[in-house]
Amino acid sequence: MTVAAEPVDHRSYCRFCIAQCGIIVTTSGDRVVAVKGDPDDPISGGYTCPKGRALGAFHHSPARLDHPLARRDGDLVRVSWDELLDDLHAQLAEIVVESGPDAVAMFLATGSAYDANGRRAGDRLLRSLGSRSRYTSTTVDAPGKMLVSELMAGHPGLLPALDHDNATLVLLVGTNPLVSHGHTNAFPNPSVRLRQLAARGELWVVDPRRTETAKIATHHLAPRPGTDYALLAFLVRELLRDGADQAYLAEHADGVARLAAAVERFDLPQAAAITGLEPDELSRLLAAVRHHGRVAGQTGTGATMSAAANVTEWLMWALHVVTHSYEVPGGMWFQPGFLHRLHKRDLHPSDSVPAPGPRSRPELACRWGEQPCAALADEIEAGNVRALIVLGGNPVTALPEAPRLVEAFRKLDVLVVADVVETDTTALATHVLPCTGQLERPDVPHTVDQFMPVLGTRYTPAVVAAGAERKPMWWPLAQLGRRFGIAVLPGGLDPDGCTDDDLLATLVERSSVGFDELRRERVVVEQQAVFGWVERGLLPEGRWRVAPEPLVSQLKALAPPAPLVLVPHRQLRHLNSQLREPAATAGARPDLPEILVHPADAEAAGVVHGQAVEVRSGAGALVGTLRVDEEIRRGAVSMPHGYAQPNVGNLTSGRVGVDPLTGMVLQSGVPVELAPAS
Ligand SMILES: Nc1nc2c(c(=O)[nH]1)N[C@H]1C(S)=C(S)[C@@H](COP(=O)(O)OP(=O)(O)OC[C@H]3O[C@@H](n4cnc5c(=O)[nH]c(N)nc54)[C@H](O)[C@@H]3O)O[C@H]1N2
Ligand SMILES: Nc1nc2c(c(=O)[nH]1)N[C@H]1C(S)=C(S)[C@@H](COP(=O)(O)OP(=O)(O)OC[C@H]3O[C@@H](n4cnc5c(=O)[nH]c(N)nc54)[C@H](O)[C@@H]3O)O[C@H]1N2
Ligand code: SF4
Ligand SMILES: [Mo]
Repeated sequence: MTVAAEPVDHRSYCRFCIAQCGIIVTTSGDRVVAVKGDPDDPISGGYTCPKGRALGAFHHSPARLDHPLARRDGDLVRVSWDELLDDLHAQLAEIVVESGPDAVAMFLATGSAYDANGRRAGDRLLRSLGSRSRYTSTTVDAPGKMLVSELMAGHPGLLPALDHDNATLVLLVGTNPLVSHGHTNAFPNPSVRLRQLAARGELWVVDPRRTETAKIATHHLAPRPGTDYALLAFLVRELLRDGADQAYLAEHADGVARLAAAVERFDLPQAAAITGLEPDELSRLLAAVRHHGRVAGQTGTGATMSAAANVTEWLMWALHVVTHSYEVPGGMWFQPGFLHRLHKRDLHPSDSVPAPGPRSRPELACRWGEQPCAALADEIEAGNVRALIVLGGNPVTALPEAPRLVEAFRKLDVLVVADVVETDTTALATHVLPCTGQLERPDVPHTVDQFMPVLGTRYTPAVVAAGAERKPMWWPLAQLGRRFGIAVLPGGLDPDGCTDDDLLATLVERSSVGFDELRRERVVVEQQAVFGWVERGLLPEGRWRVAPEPLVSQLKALAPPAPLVLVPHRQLRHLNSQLREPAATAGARPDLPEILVHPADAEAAGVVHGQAVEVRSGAGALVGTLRVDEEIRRGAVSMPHGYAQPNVGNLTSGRVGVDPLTGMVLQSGVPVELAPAS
């Protein structure tokens, strides 16, 4: 008879999403037996969602990667780490000699964003190899946010954050934090936070679907997808006439007359016609802004993935500037990041001139040291990219034109995937690196610290020992670097001698706590919000540029949306492609990849609830199950992403609808047709 080990509780934090909830992980021996919210956590207050609670099941998933794998005669077979790294080095070195360093590309995505050491090692390896072929999930998520930040404030890294403690008028456009836990603004414990905001004043949700968040909001507006810009332009137009803080604008804004001219055509009838909203609804929102005087507004992927992404973000910023809502209590503050400490740095204004596009797609813009994901398949097909290193990503279900991308991946000489479980992408890999998962490694939020709802940080130790032959992601990257004669680790640290903590300590150096103190405290909240550093320290002469020319031009050129368009939505139990299978969640009921359509649109297409339907776009088609839903507006076909079947990447395109300023793939507002599946 075996005696079960005594259960032990460990304090940690969840690294599936930006909420980064404080958790208590209970282990018994090397088994994780329970994960629950940490009631003493000052940020998440004991909250967890089903994904966090599935962490133990995910850790013990039958799909976990245990051993290094390499493809031999068509099959992935177990090899030693040394064999894998030697082989990989030989192949990559040959590619670099034959085709230059840009032929080695890297895709850094969600799984790497929460692995502070691994992410940094990836970036340093690629840079030291001299490759410019860096792809991240930014160009399929929200590059418009960086663009607008740069064009209006002279720095791409500003992230406006809600003042949770004081805001009385909150405006959420195309984001559903009750399910997603926020887009660039984390909402840990979202139902408590949102209810508090609603109780303090007004919470308006702008979304073509009556979402979970809309249901607890004080007001919901359901515009035609892709038309949020017209609603915001209307508000800015009317406020400039009555309600704007004119004294503030005179001192702190350049281009006010150009902004007024740009939004001039968006009067009430015009805004109502474009958005499909009732004039009354628009007038009530305008009255609310005038009444509160200040607004705290946030966009999400419903807006940032649309054709009007940049313009919508710009007008959201303009709304804040016009009402003097940036950097004041009750409005928005700029989250500098506890570890990044933008507010303490000597930042230099940048000019937003894009680098030339990738060789196969010179018309695309490349900004902020990365290539647009829209061009990845082209670059592989053209032979410009021959090796791809995927760090914590599943591009097969994340990027456009999935069938074409899969074919392109098959043509690669080398496809390295560093992951924790088998995925649609490891299935195509030539080399698989089994990495330590979140319970097996210490960490701090580094890449994601600007998304936190407070100026603060966290630390977690490893909760369980690394199983099987798994290694921290930084390790194989550093060993590969060593074979190239490159120091991937900072400060001369030796990949054979150093620990995860040695590396994390170097990331904490710049912050206001010592690493030992952070390790003791686990959570540090330095301030709830910091006000004033952007206006005082960063803006040229303290002035916002409220009418950047490229955005004014984009606004002029916007066309009305097609009658029926694909829009995204996220589901609570899975994150992108993660946790979508029952195996990953110990058999718990998984989300279903249903296609949500309004009854009238279903009737017009001759399809009924529960039926297999075909959705077709200019890029391709898919078949899925229809859910007829009263709560979605007519004209929107809403589908989650992250599934291999149906893969919404069949409908999106790397060529048509790509944003000329950022290379962003059109994923919200793709014209589609609906029919019974044959
Ligand atoms: N449970 C869960 N959480 C997640 C994720 C996940 O997959 N699952 N993914 C994570 C990631 S990578 C991200 S980037 C964030 C995203 O976080 P969010 O941006 O909050 O994502 P969603 O919950 O999909 O909310 C987008 C909303 O936009 C609406 N929408 C669609 N088109 C339009 C439009 O044209 N206008 C307006 N106004 N609304 C529109 C949709 O109906 C949907 O309700 O979530 C993160 N959190
Ligand atoms: N049509 C359409 N396409 C979309 C979207 C959409 O709404 N509609 N959303 C877009 C958005 S916002 C995003 S961010 C992208 C997401 O694109 P990806 O980031 O590629 O998507 P994920 O499925 O989250 O992939 C994360 C991978 O990391 C792995 N992982 C998890 N934990 C770890 C770890 O500790 N270490 C390592 N090494 N790996 C780990 C997971 O197993 C998974 O394979 O998709 C985009 N694509
Ligand atoms: S909201 Fe859920 S997935 Fe996100 S950090 Fe919290 S427990 Fe993890
Ligand atoms: Mo994302």
